Amino acid sequence: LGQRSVVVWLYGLSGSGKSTIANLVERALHEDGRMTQILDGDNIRSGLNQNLGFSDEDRLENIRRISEVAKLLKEAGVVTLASFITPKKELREMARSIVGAEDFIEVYVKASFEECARRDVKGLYAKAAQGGVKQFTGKDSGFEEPEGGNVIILDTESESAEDSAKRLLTILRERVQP
Ligand code: GGZ
Repeated sequence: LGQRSVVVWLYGLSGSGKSTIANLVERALHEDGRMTQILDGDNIRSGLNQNLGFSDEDRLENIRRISEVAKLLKEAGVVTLASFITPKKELREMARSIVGAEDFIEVYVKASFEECARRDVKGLYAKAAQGGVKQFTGKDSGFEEPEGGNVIILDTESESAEDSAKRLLTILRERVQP
């Protein structure tokens, strides 16, 4: 029988630190001998979802497809780290119900719009400020913060990505220990 696995759903604004944390967690899980797969904009929006943009409708279809893929990977025993803005509660709930609530770990990577704009790793915030990015999350497209519930919060303004990753790993290792 395969190993027990989970889908870790990291969400938050562009530049909040989702990918950095996913990469750190992945590296540590590899050292544990686990198979992992990161799903993010780089490998999903460029391929499977290349026909989708950033309207509410397209974001929903984006998250729906990703959730189905994540579910399949999880069923194959792969620890799946999904890293998407997932800006609405409705989207997080859909992902949870497609994956299966018992194997879904919701993680809010928290950083304010102002802080993400300050970091502006990819120059997107500057571009958005000049009107060069349509429906930009936090500017002209909304982001709903979680309200309590079953969610792990990693605040990347008050803690380093390394510390966030360590905290998440501790929780994950309890969940996926064979
Ligand atoms: C938000 C956008 C947009 C708009 C392009 N709004 O930091 P990045 O650059 O590399 O990751 C962001 C990514 C967001 O895609 P998601 O699939 O995670 O979004 S969602 O969950 O809402 O479907 C960002 C880039 O795409 N990007 N245009 N308008 N982010």
